[in-house]
Amino acid sequence: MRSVRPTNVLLNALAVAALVFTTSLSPPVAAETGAEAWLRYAPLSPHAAKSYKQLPGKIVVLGDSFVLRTAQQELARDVAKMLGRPLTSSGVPGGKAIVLATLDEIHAILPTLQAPQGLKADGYWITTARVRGAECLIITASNDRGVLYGVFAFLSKIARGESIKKINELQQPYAPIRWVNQWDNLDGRIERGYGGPSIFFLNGKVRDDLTRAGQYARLLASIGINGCTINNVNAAPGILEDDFISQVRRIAAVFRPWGVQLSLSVDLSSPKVVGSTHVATAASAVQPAQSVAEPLDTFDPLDPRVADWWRKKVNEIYRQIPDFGGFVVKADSEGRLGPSTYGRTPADAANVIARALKPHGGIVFYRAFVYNHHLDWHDLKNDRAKAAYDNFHPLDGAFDENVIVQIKNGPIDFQVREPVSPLFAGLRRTNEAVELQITQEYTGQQRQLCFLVPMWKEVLDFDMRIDGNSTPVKDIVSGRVFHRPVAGFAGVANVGMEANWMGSPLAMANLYGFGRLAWDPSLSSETIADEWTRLSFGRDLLVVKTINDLQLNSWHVYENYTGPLGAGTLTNITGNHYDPGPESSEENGWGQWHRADHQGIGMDRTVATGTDYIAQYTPEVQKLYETLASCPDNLLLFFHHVPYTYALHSGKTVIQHVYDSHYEGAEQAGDFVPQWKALRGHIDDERYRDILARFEYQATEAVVWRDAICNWIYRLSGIPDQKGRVGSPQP
Ligand code: GCV
Repeated sequence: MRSVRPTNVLLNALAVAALVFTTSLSPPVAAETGAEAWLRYAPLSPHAAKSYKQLPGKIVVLGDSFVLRTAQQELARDVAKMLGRPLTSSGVPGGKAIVLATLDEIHAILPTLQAPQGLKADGYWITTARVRGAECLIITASNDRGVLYGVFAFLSKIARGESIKKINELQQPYAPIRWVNQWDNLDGRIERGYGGPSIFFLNGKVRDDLTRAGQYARLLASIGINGCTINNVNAAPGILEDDFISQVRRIAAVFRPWGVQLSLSVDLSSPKVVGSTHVATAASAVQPAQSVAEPLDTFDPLDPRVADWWRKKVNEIYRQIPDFGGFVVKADSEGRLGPSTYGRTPADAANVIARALKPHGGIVFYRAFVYNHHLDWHDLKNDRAKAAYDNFHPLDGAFDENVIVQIKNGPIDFQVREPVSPLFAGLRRTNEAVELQITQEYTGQQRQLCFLVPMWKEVLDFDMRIDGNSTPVKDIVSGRVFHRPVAGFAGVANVGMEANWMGSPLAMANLYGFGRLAWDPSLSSETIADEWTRLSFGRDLLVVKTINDLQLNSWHVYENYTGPLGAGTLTNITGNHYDPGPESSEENGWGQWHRADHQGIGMDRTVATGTDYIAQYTPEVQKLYETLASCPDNLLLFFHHVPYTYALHSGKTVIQHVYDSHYEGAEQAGDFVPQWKALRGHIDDERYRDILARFEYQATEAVVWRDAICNWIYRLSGIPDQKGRVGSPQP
C-alpha cells in the first residue's frame, strides 16, 4: 500500500476543517418551494436589521374594514419575520406608531396633514408626521386598498434593504384597471396554463379548499392588481347557473380582504343555454336565487327579453357578490358564438350586458380578438392581422361608458415579436385596455426562460403618433390621451396549483413585472428585474447580478433561436404552440402565415403591393413600416416579403441572419447553464437544482430549434450557410 505523507494528511485535514468552519459560518440557506414568490420576507441579518431600529413598535389602525385589517396583519407579520420584532396593534393613537388610515380618517387626528398632490383611488402616501407630540410613520391613501398597497410598498423597501429614514413617497397607479385573467376551466384544467391545475375549480365545482386562491389574491394585491377574472374566456355557460354563482361567491370572499375584485368570463349565448346546462352543485350558504332568469330561445342582444335576462342574472350576482367586478366576453372568435349570429355588432353585444351591470358599477371587457380562422390562404390579400381594427374601428363611439375593448398587444396572437396593434390608435371614443400574456404560450411555456417585461416595455412605449403628437400606447390604454373614464391593463396569468404557481420559479418575474408595469409603466425593465430578484432570492450580489442578467437577456435569446426578423415564433401553431413547426403556419385558414417559399419569406402587408394592413396605422407609423428602407430589421418579415438574399440594415442577408441568429441564440441559451451554476450554495438547493435542470433542458431545446429552423429554411431556399454550419458538410 502506498504510504501517505504526513504533510498531505495534515493539509487535507486543515482543508476539511476550513470548509467545515466556513460552512458553519455562512448563514444556512433555507429550503424554498417558491410558494412565497416575492413575498418571502426572509429574516434580515442583525447588521441590516439595525438600520430599521427607529421603526415604531406599534401599529395604529384608524377605521375598520377587511382590507385595513389585512394591511395591519400583513405589516405586523412581515416586520416580525424580517426584523424579528413584534409590533403591537391598537385603534387608539398615542405615542410613536405606524399609523394606517385613509386620509379622511387621519384628518380626525391630524387635520392639517395634506398630501403633496391629490391622491387618486388606490394611490398611497408614506410619510412621517408628529401625532399628539409623537413622531409617527403614516401610511395613508384615499381608499382602504391604497393603504394596503402602501403597506406592501413599505415592506418591499425593508425586504430590499432600502432606507426608510425621512421617507416621503407618494405613488399613484397609472391606470384604474389592473386586472389579471385566468383561463381556468370548470373541470380544473387551465387553457395555456403551465403551473398545474386550477386553484379555483375541480371536477366542475369550486374547490372546497380555497387557501391558494386567498394566497393568490395576496400576491396580486402586493403588486397593485385590483381585479381577477377567474375562468377561461372560452367560457362554459355553466358558470352563470345559479348554483354555480353561489359557489363563486366563496372565491369572492377570499379575494375581498385583499381588495381584489372578482369577475367572470361569460358566453354570449348564455341567455339561451343557462338553465339547461348541468353543473355540479355544492352546498350553498346563501338563500336560493331570488330572480331566476329562465332560458330563452334566443341570445340576440337587441331582443328585450335578452336584456331582461342579463338584468336578472346580474342582479342575482350582485345580491351574492356585492363587490363583483364585471364580465369578460370573447365572442365571434375561434368558434365562439357571437352577435354575428343575429347580424348584430360587438357594440350591441357589449352594451346589452353593460346596461345590466351599470346600476351596480360593473364593467364589460369586450375582447377585440375577433377574427375569421377559416381565411383563404391562397388569397395574398387576406390578412388576419387586419381583423381587430376592421371589426372595431367602425364601432368607435358606439360602446357604452362601462365597456372596455380589451386589445391584445399585437395584431396576431402573443408572438415573440409583433408590431403593436393599430387598434390602440383607432378608438378615440371608446375605453381601451391592453391585454398582455403573462403565461408563456408562444414563448417557451415556462420550460424556457423568457422575461417578457422588456417586450411589454417596447409595446407600452411605442409612439402611435396620433394627430402627429407623442401618444405612446401606455398613455392611450391608461385613458390619458382621449380622457377615457376607465382604462388599463389585463394580463393573462394562468397560475396553478404547483407550489411555485407558474411551473417555474423564474417565470414569476413576469407576473411581478406585469403588476409593476400596470402600476407604473415608466419603470425600467432593469428596475423591475432587480426588485423581483432581491425579493425572491435575497441580496447576495452575485445572485442579484446573475439572475438579473439572465432575465434581461432571455427574450432576445429566445427570439434569436425561434423567430427571426418578425416572422413569428415559427412554432407548431396547429398543435402545442411550443415545438418548432414552421410548416404548420402555412396552407390553413388560421392566418399566422410567414409566406416562406423557394424565393423568399415574409408577409407583404404594405399599402403599395400587399394586404394594406399598414394603412391601419397613423400616417407617421405607416411611413415607418411601408418602405424597406425605413422598416426596422426586427419586424421586416412581418411587413414585407423579401428574397432570402435581401440585405438587412445590418448588412447581412436575410438567410445569413437566420442562420447566425439561430446559432447565436442556441449558444447563448447554452451559456445560461454555467452562469446559473455559479450560484450553487448562494441560494437554496431546491430552487438551484430545479432551475439548473430547466436551463440544461433549454440548452438542448435551443439546439433542436436551431437545427429545425435552419434546415427548414435551407431546404426552402437552397442557399447554404456562409459559415458552413448548414447545408454543406462541416470542413
Ligand atoms: C383562450 C390563442 C390561444 C387560445 C386562446 C385564444 C384567446 O388562440 O391559443 O388558447 O383561447 O388565443 O386569446 O382567446
